[in-house]
Amino acid sequence: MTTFADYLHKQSTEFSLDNQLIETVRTIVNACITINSQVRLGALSGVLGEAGTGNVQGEAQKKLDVIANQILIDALKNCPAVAGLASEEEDDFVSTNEQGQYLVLFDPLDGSSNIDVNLSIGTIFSILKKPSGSLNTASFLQKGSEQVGAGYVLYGPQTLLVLTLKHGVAIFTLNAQSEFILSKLNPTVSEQTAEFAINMSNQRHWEAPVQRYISELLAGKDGVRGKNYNMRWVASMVAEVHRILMRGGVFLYPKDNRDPSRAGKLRLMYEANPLSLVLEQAGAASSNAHQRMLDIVPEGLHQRVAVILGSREEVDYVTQLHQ
Ligand code: P6P
Repeated sequence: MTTFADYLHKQSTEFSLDNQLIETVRTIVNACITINSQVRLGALSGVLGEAGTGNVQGEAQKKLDVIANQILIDALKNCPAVAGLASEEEDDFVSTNEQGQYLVLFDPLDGSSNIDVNLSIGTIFSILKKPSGSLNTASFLQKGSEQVGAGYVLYGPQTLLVLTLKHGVAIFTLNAQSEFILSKLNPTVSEQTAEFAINMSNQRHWEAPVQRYISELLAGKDGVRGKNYNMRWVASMVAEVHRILMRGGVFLYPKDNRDPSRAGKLRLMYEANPLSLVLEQAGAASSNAHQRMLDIVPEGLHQRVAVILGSREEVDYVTQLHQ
């Protein structure tokens, strides 16, 4: 049995990872264990329902959004290795420790619409090296390929931690003593799949290449793709990504014409980039329909992006349709 602490030590030794990175990861994961204890209690601890506030995204916040966000902020403020943080729930970045060498970006609770109906939600995190010089917004605006670590904690039937420090992917399961135990090492995502995930109710708003792609999938074995496809939509990206990590698939949240000025619904810095790093480490692919997700040069902390990620054959096919 390998504990999370054992794994971190082994990674640190094998790949000469610096202690500040190890401390940063440990702090994030311990905060998620605290979030997990709140999520699991639901109605019994009064954490369900609306907070009665909104965030910079213009979305109504759930009580658990606010609670999870504060747990992470408090934990990271107390971690000397962390110089600053950015959160989906915070308008601007937050300076934490001047001597810190790392930046942490996170969506404290992805899939919030699922909280009150007891479907899987999760915390998504991304770790960047702090550039030299004073901390400002530009310090955070690094391409996804610059991440030094990323992962998520999925609050589902099991509580799972999925982590990459860019040397493969490790999956841990939370035990009865609230300790993460290694349960799978280096999952790989099959290049081919017969399962797609998209919110079909937006079909009339999609651009032509996505309209064509989805209609080809729906045509099944008599269509150009020559096989029948299954569909899933959980409305919790972190849960969809985990399913893809476990059994393959392709997830799409494309740009649509409801608001032509918006590149997509999902956020680059603390949703698409960390999840894309995990999936690429497992052999999958991720793009915004035009370029590799991890190559996108960010322009803003809360920048939105179209997302096509999962089994490489499908991601490449969709990207090719956009050429
Ligand atoms: P829709 C959750 O709110 C989220 O940000 C992602 O986790 C999820 O994939 C998507 O939005 C669901 O969006 O439009 O289907 O509710």
